[in-house]
Amino acid sequence: MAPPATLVRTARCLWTWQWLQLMDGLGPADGDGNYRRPAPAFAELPRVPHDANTADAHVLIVGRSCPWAHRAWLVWTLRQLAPAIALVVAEPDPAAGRWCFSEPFEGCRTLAELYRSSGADPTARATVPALYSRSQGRIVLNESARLIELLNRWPQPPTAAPLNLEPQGQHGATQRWRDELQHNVNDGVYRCGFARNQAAYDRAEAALFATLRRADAAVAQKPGAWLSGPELSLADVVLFPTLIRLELVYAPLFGCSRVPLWQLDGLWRWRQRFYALEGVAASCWPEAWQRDYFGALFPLNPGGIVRAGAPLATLVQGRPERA
Ligand SMILES: N[C@@H](CCC(=O)N[C@@H](CS)C(=O)NCC(=O)O)C(=O)O
Repeated sequence: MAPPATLVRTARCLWTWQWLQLMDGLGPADGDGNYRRPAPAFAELPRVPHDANTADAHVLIVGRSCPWAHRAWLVWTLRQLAPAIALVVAEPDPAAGRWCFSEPFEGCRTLAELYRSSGADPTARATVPALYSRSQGRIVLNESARLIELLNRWPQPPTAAPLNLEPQGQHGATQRWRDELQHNVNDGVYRCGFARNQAAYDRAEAALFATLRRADAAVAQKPGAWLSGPELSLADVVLFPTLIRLELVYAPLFGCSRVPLWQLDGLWRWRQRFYALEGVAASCWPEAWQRDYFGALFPLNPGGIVRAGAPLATLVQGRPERA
């Protein structure tokens, strides 16, 4: 027998109320229901330190599923900074909603402990990515937009192939793309997924696909070109972590599925080319993305069921030409 309508109505009211409480824990929203990313604890861009070339003096702390960490991981990879900066991959603890170290790091078991020992406000969120300085004994930067700039200025080891991701002559275009992508795409997918009401979702979703269409047109214009011009730049670096997660997590979980990426041929090919760059594939962890997003974002997926997705290999290979 179907439950009485009043019971259904009451249950829906209670569930909605509870959902809003849980969403507050996941991410704050403004008065219109738009998701608002919390301010980072160590946001100021430091100078390149005097011990930048000392092996292991600095540690880049990342998490496999985090797109903000992924952009820093990509600059570290592409500029071949491993001899100068060590990489530590933190593991998620979805039950407690925190990042942990599989081996104690500087005496800390959790990232939150490292934040506290670095002098962060006790209410600050302990997020990845974070750059830790062993000589200063603290986290020196945890804002990915600044971190990729710092890593791009970091002196490359003598063995590395020289690479500047802020190429002369593309500076204006790179910056314009970065600003637009940060709001409409990188944060945009979260603004879709974490929207508190229909209007907030509609705004975020429209802006997301408008920018993706513009990016598609930009890379489709000249074959082999990158987003802000002929050379690879930080604009490409920030677009990739969001686009590579699109089909596997953002479309099914955050509602970002209006246009499948294969319909944006320029971006489809651009993603293939970026994925093929040396070291990029090793920074991609599709199983971890799916497990962490579907498992950790309880208010969006209370059953914790991980949705099946296309194997990553099928998303980064060329489409067969139609006969
Ligand atoms: N402002 C940060 C945001 C990074 C961020 O939100 N990281 C998430 C993972 S994708 C995190 O560590 N969240 C843990 C928490 O909020 O407690 C950046 O861009 O670097």
